[in-house]
Amino acid sequence: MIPLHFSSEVAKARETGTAIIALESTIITHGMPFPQNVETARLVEADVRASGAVPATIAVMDGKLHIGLEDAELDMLGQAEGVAKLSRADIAACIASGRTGATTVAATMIAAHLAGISVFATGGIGGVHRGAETSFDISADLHELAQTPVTVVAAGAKAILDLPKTFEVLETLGVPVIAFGQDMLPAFWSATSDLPAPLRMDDAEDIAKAFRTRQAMGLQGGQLVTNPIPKNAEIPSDVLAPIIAQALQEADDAKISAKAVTPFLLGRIFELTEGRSLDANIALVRNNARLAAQIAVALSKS
Ligand code: PSU
Repeated sequence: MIPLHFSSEVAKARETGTAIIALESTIITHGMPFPQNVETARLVEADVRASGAVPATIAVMDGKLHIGLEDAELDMLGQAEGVAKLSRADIAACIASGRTGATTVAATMIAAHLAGISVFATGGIGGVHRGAETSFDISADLHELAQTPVTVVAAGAKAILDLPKTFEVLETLGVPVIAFGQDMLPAFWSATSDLPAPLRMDDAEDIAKAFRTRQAMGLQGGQLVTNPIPKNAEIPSDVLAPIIAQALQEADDAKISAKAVTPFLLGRIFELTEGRSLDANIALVRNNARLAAQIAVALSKS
């Protein structure tokens, strides 16, 4: 196996058997502007600790796969230019060539699993892009959920995507999609969508038990826990819909494609909402980190 570079905090947690949760780094390098990206990463890590677990932010730095970043490393990554956005297809090449890259949901799941971490918190997973019937743009995050045994806590899929098609693909791939504490699926910046959730659970212990049961049955893959953004931080979907439509049109006009689409859209929505989308994004990631920590603590006791 390739060497894993554990932060001092994660190394200690492994010795003492403390619950650990994985956090991704693409949200830091491609999802939020500096300095809010680094500030948010630190707040999220603090939320995890306050909930009784240890945070392991995952990234490739100079060819080394880091499981947990020291403070100075997080600072460096948050300001670095030209960091690659890594998924299943390119994480090995980045490590092999000694370069630096941030891990998406797919790549973070792979690294978490290598490190024996079963729970991971992010903002929103990637999914089926609108217009995928012609562009074929479907995030590798979906297939990763089908094959790597990690519970991913997210506020659903990002609302810039085609949500019905995203959940249709997850169903086809056999990925359990659980809404936490409500009957409807959340929609990232908005607490609810008009899509009923395939599964609903109301506490972290049940989610941990479902994960263990899948493992005991030899079922491949992880589970997606969709956790609604706190009501006081949400942007109602009718406010967002025209803004998302405008950002999508601009991406189309500028011929933005592949990995650049999501960062472009998030950046434009930030500008068009005058920063409100970023405040919502920060609130939802923190909320997800707290729930992920509770699940990891429940798993460590079972
Ligand atoms: N959650 C956020 N912001 C982000 C992401 C998640 O709040 O930027 C990242 C994740 O790394 C996810 C990626 O895997 O966006 C999806 O990118 P794409 O649509 O290109 O697959």
